[in-house]
Amino acid sequence: MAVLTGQVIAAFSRRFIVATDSGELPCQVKGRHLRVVCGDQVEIRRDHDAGVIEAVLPRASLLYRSDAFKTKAIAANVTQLAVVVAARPSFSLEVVQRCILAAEDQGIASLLILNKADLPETPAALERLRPLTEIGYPLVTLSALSDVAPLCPALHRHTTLLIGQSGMGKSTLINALFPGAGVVTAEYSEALDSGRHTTTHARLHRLDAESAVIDSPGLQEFALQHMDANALAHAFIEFRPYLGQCRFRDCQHEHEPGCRLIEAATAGEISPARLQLFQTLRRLQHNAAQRQ
Ligand SMILES: Nc1nc2c(ncn2[C@@H]2O[C@H](COP(=O)(O)OP(=O)(O)OP(=O)(O)O)[C@@H](O)[C@H]2O)c(=O)[nH]1
Ligand SMILES: [Mg+2]
Ligand SMILES: [Zn+2]
Repeated sequence: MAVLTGQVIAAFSRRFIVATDSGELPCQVKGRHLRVVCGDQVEIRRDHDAGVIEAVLPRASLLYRSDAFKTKAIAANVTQLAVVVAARPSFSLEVVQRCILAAEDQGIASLLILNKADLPETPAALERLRPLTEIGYPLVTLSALSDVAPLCPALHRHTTLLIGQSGMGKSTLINALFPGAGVVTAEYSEALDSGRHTTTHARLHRLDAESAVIDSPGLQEFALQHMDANALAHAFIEFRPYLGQCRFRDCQHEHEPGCRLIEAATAGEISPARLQLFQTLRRLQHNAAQRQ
């Protein structure tokens, strides 16, 4: 039995696929307590054409998704988040922002992909993303069905996680980037204005030695209960220059006199809608913490 290292490219509940120098290997995990996520670098003991994961190497990052009930890790060692949106089905700007906040909390940079540029409603979707592009988030507009080239430079030397609501075209992007990947995609439901939750597991696709792209299941919700008020405030990148400058050290940025964030929002230096989002998320987090 040989010990070797590899990267988990797919994680099902107790089964894993690990890419090693000598090919892909189906693996199980040793014991009940080792938590293994797509993207993890692992040590495996190989026995013929299967393996057992014995250790997870230290992670550079770990991204979570949570709803009101549970928190689940999506992927490890991601270096860039790409939030995929499209004009149809419609997307929630708040969900987009929540994803980006979770990534900022892990020190991961984010990128916006506006897919389905062939749709006539695309300029309106672009306008909706303005609060995010204005504060510096890069945006790539493209149509995965016709040309994925505009995205390629942004993927170089990154492990990019594609995230977003169902039906935005994440798997279609994967198929365009990796001809032969054969990932299943599905038409969204016009009646429900929503995708069909076609992808059920995260899957890593290697672009080259330094770059990879991970497809993930469509999100409905993205709760941030795992981030406290301070972490939340720092995750709003445009707030950072103002933090620590309020009159009161324990300022909650709600109604306090001398709050620099409220002043900045009033002066139009930061977006009032973003401050409002912060206040909403802070209250949600506060209430969740009180229930525990
Ligand atoms: N018009 C148009 N349709 C697209 C484009 N890209 C994807 N689609 C369509 O959008 C639908 C949803 O695509 P998927 O790739 O399955 O979406 P997904 O984001 O992976 O969805 P989940 O796996 O459910 O999260 C499919 O019918 C695609 O053909 C595009 O550039 N233009
Ligand atoms: Mg999909
Ligand atoms: Zn304040």
